[in-house]
Amino acid sequence: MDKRTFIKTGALGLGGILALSSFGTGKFAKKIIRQDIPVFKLPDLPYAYDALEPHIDTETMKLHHLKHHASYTDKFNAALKDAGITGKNAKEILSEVSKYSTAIRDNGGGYFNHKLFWKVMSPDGGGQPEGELLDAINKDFGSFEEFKNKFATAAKTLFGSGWAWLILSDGKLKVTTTQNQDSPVMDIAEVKGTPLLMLDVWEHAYYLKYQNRRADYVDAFWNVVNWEFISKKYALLLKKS
Ligand code: MN3
Repeated sequence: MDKRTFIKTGALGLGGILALSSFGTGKFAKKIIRQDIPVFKLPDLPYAYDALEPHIDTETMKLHHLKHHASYTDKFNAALKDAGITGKNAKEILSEVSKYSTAIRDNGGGYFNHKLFWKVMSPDGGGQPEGELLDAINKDFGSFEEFKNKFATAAKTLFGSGWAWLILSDGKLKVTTTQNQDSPVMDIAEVKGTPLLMLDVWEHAYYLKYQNRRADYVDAFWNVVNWEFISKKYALLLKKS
């Protein structure tokens, strides 16, 4: 008999129970893992639904978080269960997403991208980056204003649904865009890197308040960007590299 025997019992109601038994040196260990528990949970917003008013309205934030992000999260968990993927974090899964189904690519991206997006906004946002991030923006884009123009233009001109990003890529800051729920952390991304700032330009992110005026939404976004958080994240990334 194998050292480890995996017995999967799929007919036990809520997704089944995986029983992992270890026989070997006379010791007997048994661990029951309930597979019906979702791997990924919808994260709480770090502020109230009305906190980003008037720039991003309460109704949009509620729908975006409780309906859209919740749905990506549920469908991501379901797709992972179908594929039998466990024990990996979302970033690991996305970094090898070319191996997986479209459902994992779309919903995993939706889960991951929105989780980052809520964190880069704050009711105390606006202003500009600090420290090493400001230095790097000046170095790689010329100035903070030039960076803002490049990012805003990317967000305003992206055709269809997708995201605009500021990423750290091979030691350089870059502005890039992705279609649908693709993410620069995915192996299939044209420009890969670590996300620092991102803007959701799907219509569901702005249509209730701004209708077809995506440009107004992009301009308003700067008022809620949490540069303090992003600057700290960048400083940590530099320490790790
Ligand atoms: Mn969205």
